[in-house]
Amino acid sequence: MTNQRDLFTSLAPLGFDAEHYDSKLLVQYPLIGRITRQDRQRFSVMTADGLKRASLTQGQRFDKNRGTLPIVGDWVALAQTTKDDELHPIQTVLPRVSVLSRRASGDANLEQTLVANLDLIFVVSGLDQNFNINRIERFLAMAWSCGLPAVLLLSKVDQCTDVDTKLAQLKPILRGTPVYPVNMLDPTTLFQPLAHLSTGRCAAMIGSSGVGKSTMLNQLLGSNHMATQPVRAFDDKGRHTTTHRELCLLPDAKGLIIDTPGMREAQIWFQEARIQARYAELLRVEEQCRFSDCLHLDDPGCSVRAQAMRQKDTADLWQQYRRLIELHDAT
Ligand SMILES: Nc1nc2c(ncn2[C@@H]2O[C@H](COP(=O)(O)OP(=O)(O)OP(=O)(O)O)[C@@H](O)[C@H]2O)c(=O)[nH]1
Ligand SMILES: [Zn+2]
Repeated sequence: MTNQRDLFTSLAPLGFDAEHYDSKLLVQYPLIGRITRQDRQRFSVMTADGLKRASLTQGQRFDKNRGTLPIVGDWVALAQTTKDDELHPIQTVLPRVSVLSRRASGDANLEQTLVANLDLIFVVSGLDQNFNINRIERFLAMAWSCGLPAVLLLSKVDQCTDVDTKLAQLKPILRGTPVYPVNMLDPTTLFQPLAHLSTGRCAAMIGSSGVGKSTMLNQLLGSNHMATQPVRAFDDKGRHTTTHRELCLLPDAKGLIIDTPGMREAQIWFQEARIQARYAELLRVEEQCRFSDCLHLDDPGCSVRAQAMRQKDTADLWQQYRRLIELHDAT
């Protein structure tokens, strides 16, 4: 059997970072892998020993606390099986480094976890009739509210005649978010945004249906791995082609991308602890604010704002933080 260091090295392209986990935990579980796909209660799990099929245990299946159920992107420990074609029961989900969540539909106070262990979010929006400043801002905020940075991809640049006007309209809502007009069918336009990824770094793509998320993955994988469909001619709306979440390893281990089904709208879920963690550096000086109940918005004598404004990158972060609070208070 391979020793543990070899094992971790072979899992690194999938994003495994042993330092995140208690080493005792890892010794306890010999078969560790990352969930790449979920179809109801069946999972595909990439391990150092190839792709395994896995299932929930009986106990997990009836677990009321759905937030702890395995999702795509999770690192899980699998039980061994005696026969090759048997499903591996998922013994445990390793602690998550991050998770993309949204507010569950129909219930304002229920979190729906979507995908786990991300480094950033690619928000994808079309430059066709899909283009909507308000919607784009909410998708960006969906990333920020999970403590994750966002990168904005504007697809269908080849079909757009007023890119500069649209870029100018976006300026006030970006708050430091890098933005790239792209043609998903032309890989040369994807080099720059992909530079945000590297071996082991994982991004999830979110956006409306029909904006080209699956087309981008196919382009990068050089195959028709994901199904795609043309949008409706009269309003450019997508047909909700992708119905599952799937994690793909880019060629030459240049990073990982998770495709998600198109969302009608961004339902923002505010992960307070993650928000505080992402903006902790800014909030370090909050004790120096004039008022002890300072919200760090437009409060007089706010040290957080004053300190943040000194540099472009911290000013952008403060703008994100401030927008999140506004959006939160408006819900
Ligand atoms: N010309 C052009 N067509 C694009 C571009 N991106 C996507 N398309 C086309 O738009 C249609 C929809 O693309 P998909 O990749 O299926 O969209 P999706 O975001 O994955 O949609 P869902 O799976 O429904 O969420 C396809 O016909 C693509 O060929 C682009 O940048 N330029
Ligand atoms: Zn303050």
